[in-house]
This record gives sequence, C-alpha cells and structure tokens, in this order.
Amino acid sequence: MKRTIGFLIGMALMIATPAAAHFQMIYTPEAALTSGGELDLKLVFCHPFEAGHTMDMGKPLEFFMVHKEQKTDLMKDLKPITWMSETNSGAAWEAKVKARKMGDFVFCLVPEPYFESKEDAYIQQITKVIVNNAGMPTDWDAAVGLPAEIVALDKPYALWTGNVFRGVVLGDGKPVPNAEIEVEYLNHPPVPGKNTFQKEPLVVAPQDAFVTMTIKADANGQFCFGIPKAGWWGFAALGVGPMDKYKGKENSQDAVIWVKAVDMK
Ligand SMILES: [Cu+2]
Repeated sequence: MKRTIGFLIGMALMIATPAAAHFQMIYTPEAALTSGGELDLKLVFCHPFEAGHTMDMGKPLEFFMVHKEQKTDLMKDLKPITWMSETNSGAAWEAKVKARKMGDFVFCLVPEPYFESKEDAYIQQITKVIVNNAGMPTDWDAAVGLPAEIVALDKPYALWTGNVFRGVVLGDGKPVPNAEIEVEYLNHPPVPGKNTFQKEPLVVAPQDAFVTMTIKADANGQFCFGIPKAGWWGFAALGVGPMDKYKGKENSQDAVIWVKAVDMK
C-alpha cells in the first residue's frame, strides 16, 4: 500500500498526542461461564479502543481472586508475555486460573505504578474484573477493600446490550463525589490464543470524544452508563486512591472495572 506524506504526518501526530486513555486490562473472553474451567487471563496496559501503544508493565504488586469472601493469591501463577499492539509491543502478564466452583470470582490487580514520561507522573490503575460460574451470585457487589475501587451496583457479567451499568467509586473505602470516570470500549478484542488484538475495529468513532468517553459520578460517588454495544467496557475513575505520590512524583491511583454486555438474541 502506497502511503502519502499526509498520511505519515497524520500518523506521527497521532503517536505524539494520543487521544485515547491508558487502561489496565484483565482480559478473559467470557464473563459468564456455564460450566467453569480454566481461565486464560491476560494482563495488559493498553489503549483498548484504538489498540494503539501498549505500555510496559512491571511485575504486579498484587494479583489475587476473591471467591465466597476467600482471598487466593495468584502471584505465583503470573507469567511474563509480550503483547503486540497495532503500533508496538509491550511487557504484559498472563495467568491460567481454575474457576470450577459455582459463584463469582473477583480478580484484582494492583500494578506497579507506570511512569508516564509525557506527564512526568506515575499512573497506577487498580483493576477488577468479575467472572461468574453457573449464575449463582456470591461476591460481585462487595467491596474488596482496594485503595481505589469501583463497586458494581449491577452484575457486571449479566448485562444485556442496552442495560445500564452503575457503580460507586471508592477511594480509601469512601465514596468519591464527582469522580471523573473514563469509559472505553474494547474495540479490537484479543485474538484467541494469541497475545495481540484483532486488527479490524468493531466500531468507528466519529470524533475523539467518542474514543475515550468521560462521565462524572454524582455527589455520592455513583455513576451510571447505558451500554450501547455488546462486548467489554472499561471504566477508570481517575486519581481516586490515596497514594498520590510515588518516588517523589505525582501518582494517579485509579480504580478500573471491566464489564461485559451481550446481545439479546
Ligand atoms: Cu498510553
């Protein structure tokens, strides 16, 4: 394919000023399992709408799951992988985890703060994803006690397209009034069995404000988002955790949750 100068300049500008937000992802294809099994989790720090630049992750500080209020450490299950994005490759992690019992499995990741040189500051996205086996609810609506956390008010694995997803943003266990929340769609779902995103986007954004959507929590730290399309949606409440400094620089301690919607058919 012949690329014009204009195209190349456009690409250079896009790389220089990414519109998309950073999102820590814990990816697994299905949120609602029917018969359990071994989950293949991918931990990637990326830009999910555009599948652009993947940031290098350090070794996570904590990775665990909660099932029936029992916490299981998963640090020993982490294996380093290289994740290919549309534009680069980055250090990421994977874990194979058995989820055979009925109920909710709440996966929680506390990553090492990431130094964003463009902002001369750190970003630490404490991330949660909830997988259910066989429909029995057990843990989805309870706060885990993370320093920055979004607690679901709607089952994050039982959403039809067009439902709303509501959550409460907590910082240090307390609701964060008027929290700013970025929302992105996983527009290039990972290719099964490969450490990369699919090339083809599922949707095209008409303008940058649709790539990373920004919504606000209300005075009680509660937010609500109507889900327009099936797939995974990420929510990141920015700078809500108490650890606002790291290694002498600013640290944005964000709370991330991923939810999955499916079409009625
Ligand atoms: Cu980035």
